[in-house]
Amino acid sequence: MKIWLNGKFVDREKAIVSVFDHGLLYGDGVFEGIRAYDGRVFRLKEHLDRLYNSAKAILLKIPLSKEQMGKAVLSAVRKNKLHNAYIRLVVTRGPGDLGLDPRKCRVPSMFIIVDKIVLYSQEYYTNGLKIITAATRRNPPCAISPHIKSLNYLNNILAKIEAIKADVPEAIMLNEKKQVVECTGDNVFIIKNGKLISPPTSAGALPGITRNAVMELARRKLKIPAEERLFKMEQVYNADECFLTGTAAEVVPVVVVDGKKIGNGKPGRITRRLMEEFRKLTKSTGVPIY
Ligand code: PXG
Repeated sequence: MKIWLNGKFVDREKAIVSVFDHGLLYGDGVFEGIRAYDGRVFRLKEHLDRLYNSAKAILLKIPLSKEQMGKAVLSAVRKNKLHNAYIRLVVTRGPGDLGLDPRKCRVPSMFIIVDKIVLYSQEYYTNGLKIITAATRRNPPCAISPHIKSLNYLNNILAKIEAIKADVPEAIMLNEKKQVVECTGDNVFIIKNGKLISPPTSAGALPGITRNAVMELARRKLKIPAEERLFKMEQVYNADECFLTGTAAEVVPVVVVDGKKIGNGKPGRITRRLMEEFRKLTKSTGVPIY
C-alpha cells in the first residue's frame, strides 16, 4: 500500500505525521471518505467541494487547488492499482506547538489513504439493521457546525459506543429539541405514505453526499416526493420504512429501532428500489481513474 503524503508516495510504515500535529493534538483538521467503483471515483467534485467548504469554515487554507487535489486523489488510486476502493482524504492544521494557536502551524499536513473496501455484512442489506436511539445528543450547530466534516468525531464516537454496548451497528442521534438528526456516520431517512423524508441539514446533520444522490434518485427515477422535514422518534417508529445512507454503508435498510419494528419488520419496497437505483448510479457514473 502506498500512501500519498504531502505530495509524495510513501510506504504505509513511513506514512507518519508529527505528534505536534494539531490534527492529532486537537482534532484540528478536516477529512473526506470517498469511494471508487469499477475504476471511477463516485461524486469526486461533491467530496472536494465539501472538503474545501469544511476547511474554509475552520479558516484552514489547503495548499492545493481543488483541481490539484482531485488529481492527487486519482493518482493515489492508480498508484495502488485498485478499481474498487475506499479513499480517505485528510487535511490537518499541521505541526505546531502545544498551544491552541493555529498560527503556529505553518504547513498543513495532507494525506490520502486508498484501501480495499471493507464491505458491510450482506446480512444487513437483505434483512435490515436493528438500531437504537443514542442518549448522546448531536453537537449543537451553535457550538460547532455539523456541516464541517472535521477530525473531531468524539460526539459521534460516544453515540457509537452506545450502539456497540447495545450490540447494534448504528445509533440515531437527536438534537437538543429531540428532533432526529442523523446517525453516527450515516444520514437517516423515513418513508411515510410513499414520501421520502430526511431531516433538513439545518437540524444538525452532515450534508451527506449519498443522501443527496438518494434524494435525486427518488425524485427522478422513482418519481416520488423527497422532503426535508423535521421529525421525532415517534414518526420513526410509525414510519412505513426506514433506511440509512453513507459512503461506506451506501443505502441500508433499518427494520427495528429501539426494539420496535418498522413497518412489517422487513426491508421496505421503496428502500429496495432505492438500493437498486443507487447501485446502478455507482456503476454508471464517476470520474475515470485510468
Ligand atoms: N453523517 C456523518 C456524521 C458522517 O460522518 C455521513 C453522515 C454520510 O455522508 P456521506 O457523504 O458519506 O454520504 C457521514 C459519513 C464510517 C465512517 O466508518 C463514516 C463517515 C466518516 C468516517 C467513517 O462509517 N462519514
